[in-house]
Amino acid sequence: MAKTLTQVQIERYNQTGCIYPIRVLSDDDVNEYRTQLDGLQALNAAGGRQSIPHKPYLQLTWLAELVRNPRILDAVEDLIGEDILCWNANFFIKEGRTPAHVTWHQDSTYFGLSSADVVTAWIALTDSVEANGAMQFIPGSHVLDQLPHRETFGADNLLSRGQEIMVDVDKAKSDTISLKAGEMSLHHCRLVHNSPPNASEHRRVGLAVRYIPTSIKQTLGEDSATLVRGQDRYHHFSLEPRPARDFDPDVSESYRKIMANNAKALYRAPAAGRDVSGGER
Ligand SMILES: O=C(O)CCC(=O)C(=O)O
Repeated sequence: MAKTLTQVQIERYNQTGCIYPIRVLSDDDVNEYRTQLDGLQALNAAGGRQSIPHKPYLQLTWLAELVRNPRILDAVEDLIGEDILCWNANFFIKEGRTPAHVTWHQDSTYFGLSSADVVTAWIALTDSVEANGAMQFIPGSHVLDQLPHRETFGADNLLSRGQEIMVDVDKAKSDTISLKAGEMSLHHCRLVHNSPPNASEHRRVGLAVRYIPTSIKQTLGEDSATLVRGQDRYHHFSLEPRPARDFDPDVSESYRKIMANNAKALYRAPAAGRDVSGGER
């Protein structure tokens, strides 16, 4: 029996590869998380560092809490079962009137995972609508196999390699995922999706969290993940520690190892000079 999604939502996910909107955060939660994010970005700017740490929920307690949010996990459980790993999470931030965008792609392109049973919870920390560059997707495209992608490394592309599907996408068939701050969408890792630049005055911020069932394997080498619900009976991934405080020195050594393995698996052949610290996106 489903925990939170209705049968109609589950069927829609199976048919289209994406469901939304699902309310998961209160307005107070959103304000709190946005304040935390602003603080982190101010800290980065002061230190001359541009990027948010990779797998940021291993470094920041508020994100360790967010990826374990029971409302998110209840919905994810309804799609992939009760034993759930959080494999990764990345912010997708588009400031107002900036060219940042995401080309048409399938998330699975560089994941190296043994199955496409991967759900992304895209959690809106601001409204995300057509005007500020919300995600768009092709309903039903998740049933396609892995499609060929080219690497564009476009400067304004938020994807790590600027990966882009090499076949024509029929944009006339696309839908826009409109979300209010505090709502999420859930999408399948084979779903063909993109997001255009933010032409509005208003910032658009989302956190994309990748959840997998414990039965999945990483085919590209050693990898790690965080057990966020249930039990791990398979031990395919090293389990990651939860930080007790932000940038917890007690987990810094394990964090360094996790990052090294992750980079080996995910960036087998990064373009020379390319900073890929932003994640597997
Ligand atoms: O947030 C965006 O604009 C794109 C996000 C995305 O491609 C993803 O979550 O897989």
